[in-house]
Amino acid sequence: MPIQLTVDSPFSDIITWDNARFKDIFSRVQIEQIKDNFKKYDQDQDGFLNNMDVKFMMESLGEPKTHQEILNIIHEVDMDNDGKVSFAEFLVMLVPPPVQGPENDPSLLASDQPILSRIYKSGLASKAKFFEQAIIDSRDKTNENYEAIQSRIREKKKIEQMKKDEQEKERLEKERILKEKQESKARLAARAAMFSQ
Ligand SMILES: [Ca+2]
Ligand SMILES: [Ca+2]
Repeated sequence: MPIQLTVDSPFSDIITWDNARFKDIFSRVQIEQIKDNFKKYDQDQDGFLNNMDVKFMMESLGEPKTHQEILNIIHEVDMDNDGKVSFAEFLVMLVPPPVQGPENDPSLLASDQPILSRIYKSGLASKAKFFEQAIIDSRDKTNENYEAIQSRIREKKKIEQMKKDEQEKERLEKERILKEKQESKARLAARAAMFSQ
């Protein structure tokens, strides 16, 4: 029998419910934080987030949305098509989107990403610390991407540093040659002065 996930489901149920998606993404502490958030936004306390609850949630996150946008947000995760966000669907909402390139191409945000990823990028990420932590903690594909990007950034920095070192070496060498020239000029001038006396 499939697990009916509610906001009061234990951690083990949540992990079992969708192993592929949640295994290693959220820690027990993060799940507790997510539950607290869900309960906070579930203003009528019926265990689901309806239009008004999602509206309240987006406003609380400093990302007010129009009625149509709210409907779109709900539609995107509403797996059972009941027009409300269950706790299970809320968790789906919170799964971090795949990490983009280091520069986070803004054109991708506008068109190619699903609406919730965009919300994730714009509002929820900055407000809910557990999102960021979820990305760092996860040891799944997302994290592999994250690691790959981090390693590319490190590599780039290393090359930049090597270039800088090279330029500094060249600069010092030029300085040394210039100084040598000036010194030999000074020596010649001193000798010339001696002879002219
Ligand atoms: Ca509700
Ligand atoms: Ca639903």
